Amino acid sequence: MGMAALACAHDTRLMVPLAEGWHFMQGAGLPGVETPAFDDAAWALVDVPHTWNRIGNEGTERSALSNDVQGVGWYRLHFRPPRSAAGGRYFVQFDAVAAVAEVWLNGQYLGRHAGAFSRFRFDATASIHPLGDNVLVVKADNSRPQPGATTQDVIPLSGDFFMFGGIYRNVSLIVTRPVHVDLLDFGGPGLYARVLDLDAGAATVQLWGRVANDLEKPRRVAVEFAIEDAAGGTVASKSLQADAAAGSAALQVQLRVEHPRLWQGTRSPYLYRSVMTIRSPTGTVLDRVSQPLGFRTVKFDADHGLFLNGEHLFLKGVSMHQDRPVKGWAVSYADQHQDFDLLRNLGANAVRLAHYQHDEYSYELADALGIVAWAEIPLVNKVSFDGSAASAALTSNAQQQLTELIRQNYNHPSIVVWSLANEIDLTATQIKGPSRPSALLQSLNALAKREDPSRATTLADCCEAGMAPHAGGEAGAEAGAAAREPIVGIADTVGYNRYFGWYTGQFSDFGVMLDEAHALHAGLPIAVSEYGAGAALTQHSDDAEGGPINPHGRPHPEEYQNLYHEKSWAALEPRDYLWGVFIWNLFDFASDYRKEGDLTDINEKGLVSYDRQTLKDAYFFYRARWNPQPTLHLVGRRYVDRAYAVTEVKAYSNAAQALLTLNGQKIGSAPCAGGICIWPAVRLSQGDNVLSVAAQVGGSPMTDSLSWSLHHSERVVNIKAGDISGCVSKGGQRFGSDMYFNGGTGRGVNPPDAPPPGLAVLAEDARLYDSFREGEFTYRVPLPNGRYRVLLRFAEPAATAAGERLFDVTANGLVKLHEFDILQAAGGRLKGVDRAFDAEVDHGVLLLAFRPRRGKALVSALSIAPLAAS
Ligand code: GCB
Repeated sequence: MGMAALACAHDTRLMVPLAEGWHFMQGAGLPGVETPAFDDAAWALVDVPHTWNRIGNEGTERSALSNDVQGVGWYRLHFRPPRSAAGGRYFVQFDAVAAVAEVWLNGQYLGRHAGAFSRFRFDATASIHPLGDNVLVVKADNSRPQPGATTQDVIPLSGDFFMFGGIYRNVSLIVTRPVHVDLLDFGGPGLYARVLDLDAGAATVQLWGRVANDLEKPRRVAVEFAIEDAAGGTVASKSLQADAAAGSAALQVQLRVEHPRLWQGTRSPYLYRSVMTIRSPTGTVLDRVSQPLGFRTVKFDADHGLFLNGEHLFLKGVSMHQDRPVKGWAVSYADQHQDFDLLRNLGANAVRLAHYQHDEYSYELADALGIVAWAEIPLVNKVSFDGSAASAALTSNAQQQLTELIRQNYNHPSIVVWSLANEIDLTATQIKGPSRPSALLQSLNALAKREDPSRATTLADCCEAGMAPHAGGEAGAEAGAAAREPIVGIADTVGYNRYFGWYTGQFSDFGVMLDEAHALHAGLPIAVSEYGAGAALTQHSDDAEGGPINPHGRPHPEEYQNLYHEKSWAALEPRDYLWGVFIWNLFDFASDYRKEGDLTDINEKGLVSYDRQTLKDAYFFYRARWNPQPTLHLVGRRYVDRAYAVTEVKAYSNAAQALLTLNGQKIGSAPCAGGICIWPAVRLSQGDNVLSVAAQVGGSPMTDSLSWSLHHSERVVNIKAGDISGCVSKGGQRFGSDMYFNGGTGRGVNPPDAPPPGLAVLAEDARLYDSFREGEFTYRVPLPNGRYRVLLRFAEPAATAAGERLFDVTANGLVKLHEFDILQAAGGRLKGVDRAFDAEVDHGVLLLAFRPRRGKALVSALSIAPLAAS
């Protein structure tokens, strides 16, 4: 039961949380479910925030705890309003219900709200029992959008994130006097402030507020608009006498603040508050609303990036969703706080609150911490199911959600752009079909400008023709591209979502593509609104360049994410025409079509795990680059059981150099260029190894250490060629990922994304033959001197006739295989065949060279073991 005792007074306005004691049932309703008399005793007892869905973090298989049911859930609450409130106006406020809500109070229909992320309120005065028991009933519906579904016209129609259902944010009963600040303004606060003019001497601020008079006759009131500084002192104010007519009316004033303190991002996020107070002619306060206010100017420049208060500020940003294990979207204020702590600790100064309106507390945190924010509506992937333009109903829903986003968050100084859409032609690009979003985007852009002329608009693009489409394929070359309306340029600025070296292309494409876009769109300010790579905490690689990654599958070695971010940041940092970059994503998040890395239903491109317990190595790469606080972090802390004795050791640090110690022995100092310190070819011993690193950062000494173990002799080396991760053979031998190679290309017998069943290799242990290195290449394997047995495994993936592929293999200069023909030796394609030879190591290295005679040389796996005598 909602407790009157919990009511908190905002001057004369009462807010009563309706959090506890709801009854919940998932499934279609029973007759009479909305009536007070309905018997809900058998329903589950829940508190809100609540969601019925449970998705993610369950290993490679879904567990029985999963609940991905999208449909209807019913909530019923008995409550009593606070007695002191009798005679007032009653509103029920929902901070969000996903995705479509219908609400009844005491059997009377209050209304419907379509949109999973915005606040909405209903006037409940006519249906409430001020002195008695009340029954509030909510139908929440998160049906999967498809033609004919209840959500067919409710954005988003699609997206790479799970749409949790339920009353997943707070619910409150608000009680006001009959004359009050308007509560029915698209869920907005009813008080808005815009800085019209700002310089060091003074700021001119326009404040306007909506007064609602729910009496049937005009009422004379005094309305005071004021600005308070952070200490609560009034620095400017003006009162108006007004005859508030029945209904609602807007009033506005201009106030001047002398010597305003600026909101300067993380450096000094100074906040004022704007306050609107309605008083009766005798001075009684009838209602009062207070909102954040920050003085700052923001300018976007197509060639020089973003300027905050006239000073250049490169936005080092991260994106975040709003979910966690078990809780889903029903996160608490403490959860949001923790997320922003992790963002700050990273050294980020900007956030993209993707892909929808977040809880207002997140924007408040951004204000308070000086984090520049990108706010957006959930218009994602498509505007219709068939490639046609948006329907009138969907257009109106998108306009409603944009109006709500802007009105509800208008006063947050942290927000610098309203984003209209994300990857709106992704679906069309993937299916090579048409996409007609431009009429809707233009109407949204115009709406944003009307609602808020002071802020820029943006949109996040995936697929601009000629700009290396996110979805893969030849840029702009395919026929369907012509049927997709261009969208870049509809908003004031653009963000590019690009994943070079993950979904498409090479790391080196990133800078080239951005420079092309910058040249093509003269005058258009450009950001990188997404870039990222997946990382599984239990999957590892010795050399992340050893073989291809499968962006939509398993494994996703953590070390690849490290490499991806090292290379991507190197491409982004020098491009100062960019107004910002936003890493996708600070946190792993739920997406029910992902079966990737070592998880199910999770997009694991986070720098931090879904449960926020593990900061991945790449987190520390950015911390070393972005946060001036000292960072010293040994990389590979989760890759404990090592495949190779001789390996590179890496640390991320903002120290000039760092000293590495292995098992108490000094290895040496390495410079930390660009945040990365590397000790090549460190030799581990069999058993446990303790690595420690020490450095001075800004005068403070720092250390870090980790333990690795090597479970086999340093004289045994098993390499899975062309594979980014290793495997264990049927015989129990550990094969590391491709390593010690130089030249050639690593590949799988099947392309990474091939649907099963792919090509199968016929061999005793087929797994050892399903990848290969191909071309002209060498392996330089560090080994103690002695005699070794070398076993090479081969399977011909492509050649169809003997003699098409011929190559030599030498070991330390001695020819061991001459004009080797895999097809012929194996007696056919995709058949495993092995060759073994002995080799002498006398300078600490076994150099195996693969020299093509015809076509390309190739090897699938290499096993090196000491001969018994050595
Ligand atoms: C994108 C989308 C985002 C996805 C991301 C990914 O471009 O905007 O919603 O989650 O890519 O991980 O593929």
